Amino acid sequence: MSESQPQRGLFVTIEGGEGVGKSTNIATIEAWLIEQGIAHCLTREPGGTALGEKIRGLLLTVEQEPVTEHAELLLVFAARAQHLRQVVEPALARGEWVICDRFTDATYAYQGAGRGLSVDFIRELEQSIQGDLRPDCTLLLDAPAAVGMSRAGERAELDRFEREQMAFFERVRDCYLARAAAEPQRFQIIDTARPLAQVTPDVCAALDRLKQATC
Ligand code: Z5A
Repeated sequence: MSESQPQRGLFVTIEGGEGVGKSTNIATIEAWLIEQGIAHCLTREPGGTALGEKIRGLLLTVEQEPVTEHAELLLVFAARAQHLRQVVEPALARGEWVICDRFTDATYAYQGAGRGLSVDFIRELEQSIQGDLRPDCTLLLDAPAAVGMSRAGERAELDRFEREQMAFFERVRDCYLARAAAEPQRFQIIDTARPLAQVTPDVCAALDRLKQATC
């Protein structure tokens, strides 16, 4: 007799520009998941697998040879293909919540709006690599680009993306906000320009709503 399949897990992505507080708030999310006793998998893009982490290194490291926009886009999707097969799809099939630090909205924001690559081409890659898999919910952590950059800029060394001009990060933010406006049922926007003491309860409230919606 075959055992019954677990209910598919929830695919939650965390998005936003540089320094908006993704790592900080993912720690809050992890604590909430543990408290609620929800089986989960925390992962990130680019990365999440051995190959993906190598690709992340290639994408973030500043080298003498400039990386072309298309090479960057295809590397992002190469890492994603591996990540979906090895990590995301199996965890969802086991019934876990998958919390992913960035996903394909980041590709539209950075490679589409930031670098100016064709949105239609990104959409074709998305469909080819992901099939019908899309996030169930996306928490968009939002702050003006200048706020995020000043937080990120406090680090010792800036990566290849963080060296871009402010106009690049403003295009990234505008793209995220436009995507959230186009899909209000998927996105929850959290204003992270406020002090953390005000952000954390909003993140927990968003998770509570999500849990209620899935029960
Ligand atoms: N990328 C892409 O181009 N295309 C794609 O498809 C994908 C990704 C998937 C990955 O870097 C890079 O890959 C990314 C885009 C590109 N660009 N870059 N760089 P990442 O995922 O590591 O992204 P990141 O934006 O660089 O992460 P980050 O710099 O680590 O920022 P964060 O995680 O959002 O912020 P944080 O580390 O939580 O907070 C930053 C500082 O602010 C820290 O000192 C906190 O203590 C402080 N903080 C946080 N919240 C607050 C509040 N509310 N008040 C005051 N201070 C705060």
